[in-house]
Amino acid sequence: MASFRKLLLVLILLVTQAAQSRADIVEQYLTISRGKFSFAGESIEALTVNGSIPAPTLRFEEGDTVRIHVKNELDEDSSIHWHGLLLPNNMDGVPNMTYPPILPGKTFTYEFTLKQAGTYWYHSHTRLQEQRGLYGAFVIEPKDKSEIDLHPDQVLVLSDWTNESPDTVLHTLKRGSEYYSLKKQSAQSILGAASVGMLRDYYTRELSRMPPMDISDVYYDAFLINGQRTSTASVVGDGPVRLRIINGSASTIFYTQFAGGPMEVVSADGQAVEPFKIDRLLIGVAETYDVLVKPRSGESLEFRATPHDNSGKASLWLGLGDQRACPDLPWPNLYESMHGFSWGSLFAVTPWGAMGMSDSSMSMEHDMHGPHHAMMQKQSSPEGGSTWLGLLSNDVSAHKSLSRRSSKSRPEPPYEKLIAKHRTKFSPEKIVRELRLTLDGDMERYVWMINNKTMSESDSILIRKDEVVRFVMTNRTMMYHPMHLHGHFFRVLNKHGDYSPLKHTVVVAPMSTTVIEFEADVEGDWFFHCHLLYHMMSGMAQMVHYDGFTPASNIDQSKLRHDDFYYMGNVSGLSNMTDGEITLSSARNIFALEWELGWQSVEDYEWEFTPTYDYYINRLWSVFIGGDFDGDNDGFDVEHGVVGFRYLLPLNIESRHWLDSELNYQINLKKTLELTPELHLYGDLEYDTDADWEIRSGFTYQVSRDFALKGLWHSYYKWGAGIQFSF
Ligand SMILES: [Cu+2]
Repeated sequence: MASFRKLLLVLILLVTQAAQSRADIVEQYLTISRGKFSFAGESIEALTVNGSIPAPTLRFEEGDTVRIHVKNELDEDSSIHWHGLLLPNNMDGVPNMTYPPILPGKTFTYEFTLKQAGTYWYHSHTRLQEQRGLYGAFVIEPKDKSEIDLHPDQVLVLSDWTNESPDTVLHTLKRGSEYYSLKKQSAQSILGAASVGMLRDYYTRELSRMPPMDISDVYYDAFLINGQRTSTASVVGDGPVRLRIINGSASTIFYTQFAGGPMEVVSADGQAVEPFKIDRLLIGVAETYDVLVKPRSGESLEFRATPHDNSGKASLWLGLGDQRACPDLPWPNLYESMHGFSWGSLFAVTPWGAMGMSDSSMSMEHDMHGPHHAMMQKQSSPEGGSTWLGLLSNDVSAHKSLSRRSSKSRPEPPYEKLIAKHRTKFSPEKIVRELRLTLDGDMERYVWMINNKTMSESDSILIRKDEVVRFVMTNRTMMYHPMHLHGHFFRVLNKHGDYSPLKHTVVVAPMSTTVIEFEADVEGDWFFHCHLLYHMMSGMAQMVHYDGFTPASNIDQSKLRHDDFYYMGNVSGLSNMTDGEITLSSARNIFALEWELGWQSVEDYEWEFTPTYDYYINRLWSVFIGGDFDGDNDGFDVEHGVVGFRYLLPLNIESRHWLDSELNYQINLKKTLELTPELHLYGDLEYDTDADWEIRSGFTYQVSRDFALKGLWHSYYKWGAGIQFSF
């Protein structure tokens, strides 16, 4: 009898325990499929999770074990990545890095335990799918609630929407089209500079061969908060409301503001910080901030998200009653140059030299080339003997030109204000691996790089478990890059030292240095990339690899290194001639065919075509081999092999030099003057020791994304006019 009772007890215990462990697992079912949405007029086939954009908000509690079944009902592969979550590598959701992609019709089941609380999000990590709607909020309630956690909350997923297909957007960027900045009124021009009295800055920049300040790349048809351009939310009670703001956009940095007074920031990237008040908060792509705002009864107060290029807005009205709107964001000054003129920039032979970033600040590059040469050091003196200290003087808050550019109305990200609630400093006993990473890019070719290499070219960043890894990131471009590390929180080193905040994404401002460090505590292959979707897809990405880690055998990581080719070109049909160019281009390899064919003021037809293959070194240099063929309707006059180089001269004059197989030298100089954003004047001068001068000069007037009016004078074919088509 006693033994029976014992058995019963054991049985009861087993059953209740099983029930308990079942209760600890929270299940969710997500289905990725297509659906029609019309956020900006046109009805567009978008990508949805459970039929909605944004994807449904997932809410869990810290400590939960979640089991999320993701079914892919698309006819292409897909994936879901949990942004900012600490989880095992195989649950991170990066296709071909941490798991195989979710194939059409298949389901992948994620299972992991939530070790953290706060505001996070999730999105597809497959190609450009995120732009089409695959993003949503992931909220984790803390186990031990503080006072802040008792306030009612409202999730705000900010996003950007284009009626164009995202592939078309990337292609338009790749071909160097200025159409998007033209549409956003952010294109620079000579008359534009003159109208604000900044002609001198404009020419200083041109002289130094710096690219124009790029505020953002893409033109968007709409900006959304929770899938709405404008919407109203009712308010419960009269206390503060916690807004969980998530920048889930593909490539838009937002200024956010509340019409009812300053917002009180209480956490950044899900991690609690010492509360502080701010009027206007700049939120980088993929960052999250929690803020407290105070609604007022009888009033409807606007929460507004404005893209930092000012090309639109999205609003959520909090409360019912009289509407009170936010003030408009002032326009940025496009022409303010980042640096004064220096003679050195004229003779610099690297793009960063031309940008006035002295080589001395880059001197570590040689020591730091590969992961194997990383600097190892004991963190003996408190951040003392480190090499990044000098570089930090270049940082957002300290940089002279940036602080000039940053103003109260257009503030920089609030990183200097972020103070962690707890000490975040790592044990001084830990080995520190310090890596210098430069963020590089070429806006015209739309190639973005880390340490001057695209994802397809570079080796992984090699680290070891248990060490502290420090990234010293120097942005050598004119754009903001929100850099994101998967699977870890990193400290963003600021003036608060031991209390530097923990984040998963940090915006590195143009021409400045940001230092982050993290503890290597979860083995795996982790993605580290710019969260501007089109930058990531154009090379600004890298894999952080733990020494000794082997990914599962069903993952084909070679697919990550794929170097995509893009075709592009233009063709003109004019009354006196036709000319054009077709290019097939990857990160470094450029195959091009240029031609011209004229019939006016010459006997019959004359033609020339030059096929070339260029190896791209950087924004200033490329070397090429090719051929030069010309003739008339009787046949070939010239058939030459050529070898040469292209070099960008001060004032952004493009020069091309070649030596042909008969040892004739040819030089070609090209210059475009952007008179207005639409109206460009251009000149093209060619001299060959074996031939006459060839000169052409004219104008283009952009009328749409793909078409321009064109008129020119050519030294052989004289005056002509017609249209130019770009593709
Ligand atoms: Cu970027």
